[in-house]
Amino acid sequence: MTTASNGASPIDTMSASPSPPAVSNGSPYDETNYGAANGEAPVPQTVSSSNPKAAAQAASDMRNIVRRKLTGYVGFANLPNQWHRKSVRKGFNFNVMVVGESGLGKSTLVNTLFNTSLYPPKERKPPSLDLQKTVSIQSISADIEENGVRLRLTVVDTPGFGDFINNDESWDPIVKNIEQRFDAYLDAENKVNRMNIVDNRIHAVVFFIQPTGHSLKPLDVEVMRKLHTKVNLIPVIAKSDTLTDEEITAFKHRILADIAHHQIQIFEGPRYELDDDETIAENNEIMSKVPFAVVGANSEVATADGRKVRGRRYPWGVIEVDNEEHCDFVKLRQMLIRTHMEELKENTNNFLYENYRSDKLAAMGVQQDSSVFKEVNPAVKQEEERSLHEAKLQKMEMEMKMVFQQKVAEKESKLRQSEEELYARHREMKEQLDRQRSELEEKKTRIEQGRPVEKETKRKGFSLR
Ligand SMILES: Nc1nc2c(ncn2[C@@H]2O[C@H](COP(=O)(O)OP(=O)(O)OP(=O)(O)O)[C@@H](O)[C@H]2O)c(=O)[nH]1
Ligand SMILES: [Mg+2]
Repeated sequence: MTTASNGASPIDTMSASPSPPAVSNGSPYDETNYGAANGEAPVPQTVSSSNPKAAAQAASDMRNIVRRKLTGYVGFANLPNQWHRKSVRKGFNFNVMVVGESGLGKSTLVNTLFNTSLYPPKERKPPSLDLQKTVSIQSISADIEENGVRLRLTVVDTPGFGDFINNDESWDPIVKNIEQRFDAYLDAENKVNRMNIVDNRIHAVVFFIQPTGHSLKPLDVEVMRKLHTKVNLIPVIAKSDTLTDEEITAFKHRILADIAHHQIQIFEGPRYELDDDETIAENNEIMSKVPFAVVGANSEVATADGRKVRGRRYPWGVIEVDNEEHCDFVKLRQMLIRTHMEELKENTNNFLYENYRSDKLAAMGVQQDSSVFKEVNPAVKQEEERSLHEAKLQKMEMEMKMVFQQKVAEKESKLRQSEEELYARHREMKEQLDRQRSELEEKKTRIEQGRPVEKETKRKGFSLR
């Protein structure tokens, strides 16, 4: 594939591949030159219909889409660049929440994660001092800029739960906070002006699991089950410096088995066919570390070889936060910021928020006539119509058969009746003839015997005259 440069020289072939496009300084339409590759004459596909719905359906039908190679530069390969420019101008925002039992290092990790103290100066503590217990839900935003790309990062720190004798409902404020953010977004969406909606929805929840080495606690299971339909859950093993490598591996398996057993949905990075091998390998590598074994530290310590690193010092050495051999902190940060941020946002918007929104609207009595928005599959529709038509034909055939049979039966009975009548008449006439014959015979005998016929006749008639 030849890449376009300055949009001036003619280009041999160009395919709409997902590889990053070359930037063109000229107008993307300068070199427009449609043509068929490999000498094949392109078959023009025109989708026209008086019914716009049918036209849209036909247009989206893959059979109507012709794959063509272009012999010239059209410019749509530049679309990702347009998107890039627009996104950089708009900036990005990302909201992450940390949830977990008390004292697991949530606040510490928040600071470690973004390599900056997100807390306002008045709350900033000297590095040697530990952070204080979080007592209320705190939302801290920071505008971070890297290579000209702006990111508004909001971290929502929650008070740890599990401190009380009765921990029922201790997660309630967290769930409420997440729902309130959805509600605020829904309200904003329903306003007349939707131009400047601020997305404060939680895009990811980093869920801290105590490094017990055993299994998930019932309280953790309960909280995760409350959250998994509303947020992207990313489980992490807190303070993993307290476990050995073998313990971490076994604990990870245990946690994943528990999560599967309790049917908790945790965030799983999607796999795209078009991703290049390197991206797929990187994503697989990151996802294979779930639940991430993390270590948080805000202070720098000196290693044995004299380097200054973020980490925690132990009598036997230093655990480095940013060393992938020591913990999964780097992988967690990569996933949140570098590789899956857009996925997390998209999943939040397209599934989690969408479900919440439709449930909420349904509960408010807003209804939708499903038949109006029902997707109609033309093949199924055609099949339905065909079977309806067949049933109609069958019914008509049955009716005709019945009418025919009825008429035949009527005709048969009529014929039978007239046949009987004929027989009767025949019998009668025969009897009459027989009678006449016998009378004639009698007359004949009388005449032969010389007896008068009249007399006999008179006598026979019993006449009283
Ligand atoms: N060993 C170890 N200790 C840690 C780690 N992260 C934090 N700590 C320590 O754990 C203690 C609690 O840390 P926080 O960050 O306040 O914990 P939290 O989860 O925010 O606690 P709450 O706000 O009470 O829920 C502090 O003394 C931290 O120094 C870690 O990765 N390993
Ligand atoms: Mg805290």
